Amino acid sequence: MTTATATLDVKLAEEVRDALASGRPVVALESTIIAHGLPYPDNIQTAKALEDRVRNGGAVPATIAVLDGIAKAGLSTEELDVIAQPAANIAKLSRRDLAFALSQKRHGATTVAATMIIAEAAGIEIFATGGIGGVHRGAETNFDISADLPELARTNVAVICAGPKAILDIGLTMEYLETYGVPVIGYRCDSMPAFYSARSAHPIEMRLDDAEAIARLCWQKWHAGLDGGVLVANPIPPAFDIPYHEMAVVIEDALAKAQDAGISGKALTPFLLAEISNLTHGESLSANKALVENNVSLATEIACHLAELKQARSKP
Ligand code: PSU
Ligand code: MN
Repeated sequence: MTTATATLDVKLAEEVRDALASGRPVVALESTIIAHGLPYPDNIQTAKALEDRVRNGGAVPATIAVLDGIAKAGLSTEELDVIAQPAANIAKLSRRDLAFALSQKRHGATTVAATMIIAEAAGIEIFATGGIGGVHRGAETNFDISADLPELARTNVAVICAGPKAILDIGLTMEYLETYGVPVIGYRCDSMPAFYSARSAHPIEMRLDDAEAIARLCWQKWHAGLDGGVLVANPIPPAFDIPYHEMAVVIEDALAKAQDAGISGKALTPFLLAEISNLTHGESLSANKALVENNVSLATEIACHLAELKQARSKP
């Protein structure tokens, strides 16, 4: 039975607990990108580099995952290794999968949706990822819409990303976000970035050029009782940008392969990312790592400003 007081218990790492208790900034990081988005050993190297980046920016990292049926925010090195092992067969957990993993005491990596749920329960408001899930191409017949979107509509966490993954229908993804009232903020950009590509043909109307302004928007939204997430779109750094028309061919190829192989459901996104990495001889993999790092830096800045803002407001 769901009651108004129902809560998801989250086991916090000590440094995360201390930071939250004293109002210091914390940045949530997801684990599906580690288990399913990047190959071994790039995944574990990246996971550790992301945590270092948060620390160097003056915040505390909280990588989120489910281990032995326990939702955790802040993982030890050993726990990160469990998630990253190539043969570990770690489940990909979105909202619908959480109850199963918790009750069956399983391990699982959390998607954007599940990471948002656990972050909110832990009291973490800022979360960095690579690209969010969205409306898949052909959704009008295959119904494939990532659970990341309804989560952004309901859960009070800001997600810093490099746009929807390029394999998606970006226009339809933006329509969904508009319908469900999710502010989409372009950080120093006027069009929705497309993951590997810094720009797309889809304009963003809300542009903010500094992290402090983004923190203020988040604070204002939640203070005003406007529930739900905020999506911050941060374009891939210029040195790694692969223009959209170049990626289009590769993506079409990968999509055709997936169709031939009958891949659907939650296996589709990891399959496409791996296929695109093969087809670009690793160029997309370097781009993927670079864009996540870039998002983590921005998320850290936003988290620091939000913490300052809240401290200032709480003074009598
Ligand atoms: N960003 C990346 N790589 C990833 C993902 C995001 O750079 O692998 C993951 C996220 O966890 C996101 C998930 O929530 O892909 C979306 O999966 P699906 O399309 O099945 O909802
Ligand atoms: Mn899907």
